[in-house]
Amino acid sequence: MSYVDEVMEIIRKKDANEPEFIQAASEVLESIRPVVDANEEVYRKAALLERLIEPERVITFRVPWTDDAGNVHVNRAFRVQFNSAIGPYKGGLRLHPSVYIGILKFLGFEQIFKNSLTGLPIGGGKGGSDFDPKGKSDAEVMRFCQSFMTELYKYIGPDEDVPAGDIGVGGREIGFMYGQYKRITGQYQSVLTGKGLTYGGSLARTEATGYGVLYFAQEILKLRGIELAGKTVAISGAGNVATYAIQKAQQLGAKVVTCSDSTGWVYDPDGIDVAALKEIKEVKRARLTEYKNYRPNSEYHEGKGVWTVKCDLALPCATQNELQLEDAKTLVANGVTMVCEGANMPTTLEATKYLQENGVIFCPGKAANAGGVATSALEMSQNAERLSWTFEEVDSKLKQIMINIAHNVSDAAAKYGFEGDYVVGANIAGFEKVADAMLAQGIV
Ligand code: NDP
Ligand code: 2IT
Repeated sequence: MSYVDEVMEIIRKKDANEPEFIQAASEVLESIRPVVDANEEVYRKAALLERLIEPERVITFRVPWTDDAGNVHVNRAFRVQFNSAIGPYKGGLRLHPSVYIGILKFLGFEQIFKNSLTGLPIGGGKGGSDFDPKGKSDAEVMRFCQSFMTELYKYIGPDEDVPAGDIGVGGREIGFMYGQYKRITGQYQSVLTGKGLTYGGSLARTEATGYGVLYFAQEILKLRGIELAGKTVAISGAGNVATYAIQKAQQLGAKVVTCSDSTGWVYDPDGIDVAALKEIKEVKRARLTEYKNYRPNSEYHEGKGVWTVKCDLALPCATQNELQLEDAKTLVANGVTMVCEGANMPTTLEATKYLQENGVIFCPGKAANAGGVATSALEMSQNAERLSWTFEEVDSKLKQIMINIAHNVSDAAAKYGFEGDYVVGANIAGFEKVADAMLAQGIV
């Protein structure tokens, strides 16, 4: 049996109850097969793949907190410190009722290769809790975040592990967590990114993931001789990534006609109104049903449906496995040119295969959404030199990083005979650097 197949067997056996991790690992291991085959003896001797699929450390803890009525609740929380071969663990914190170890292992695993692709010295990690921030008061969210950090602070540090936001964790939550970290340790350290601008945050970090998705998509289209301007775009999600992907797509001359949340989706034939979206989601923290009040010409639909809209570009920016085989078939039937992932693993393996087999340009999230974590690393750099760069400075660095990733991914795919397969390209380019570092550092 090949080394890749042996290691996949181990995962299927040991992590049988973690389907999302199996999915992420099998995508990566399948696509690095040519590199593994070419280096089989060296990798086997060092048990490289067995070490790669096992987190260096998983911390799990309880988070007790009191609601506004005085009732005590207990949530389960984790930090997965997956791989520190090329830098301190770096990756977001997710607060969503679906969070369990399998989700955070998939996200932490993806983060290893994504962070490697940025070209910056950051390892892979992820954390979070099954706490649901929806419907909670600010005071309840604060008490949860304080309790969460009261345990987590022991395991993080500017040269150790630097968490950030993800689903359910934005500026408000990072602020509460940072305050508690500082209170406990008495240290003003760069221990979280996505901080507010008045206390060490970086300009353009809020926009970075969404903007980066468009910089990446634009560069890949350019390599194919296709213009982004004038294209119709369908986007899912209505959170941090979706909002700024919509904004940048519009700035680049495309027309975005959809967005969605977990209850329904909006079709706006005149193009999504970003100011209205931000007001509804960031200020009121309300549902997308409100969008019609701002834009009477738009339609609101309950449930799923964004991928039924005819578009040139589809950008899934909500959550894992939201674009399935049936959606891929509809997109292809409607003549889609490109699917570019803003979320982490939003496309199922079957859907990805179908899109690629039908000539759709497919950009995997670990390359396309790397602008968020890259800009987090730029926030760490600014904190280290105790300076703040201008928006333009950060944005231009972000853009250059995304252009570099696009070229590296494209070149890696071509080098191994998979021209235009950016899944293979991203996984190989991300893996090679981590593998080299792991081999150089011995059996640790
Ligand atoms: P937010 O919490 O800001 O927004 C998430 C959006 O997705 C919301 O509109 C939410 O709807 C929707 N959503 C979440 N879960 C589900 C679900 N189970 N079913 C349907 N809709 C859902 O998160 P982000 O925008 O930060 O993250 C979106 C994706 O991008 C995630 O996959 C994340 O891992 C990834 N990502 C984020 C980065 C960042 O910097 N923030 C960087 C790179 C990737 P509702 O509000 O109704 O729940
Ligand atoms: O998935 C991701 O890359 C993030 N949620 C951002 C991580 C970070 O450290 O900025």
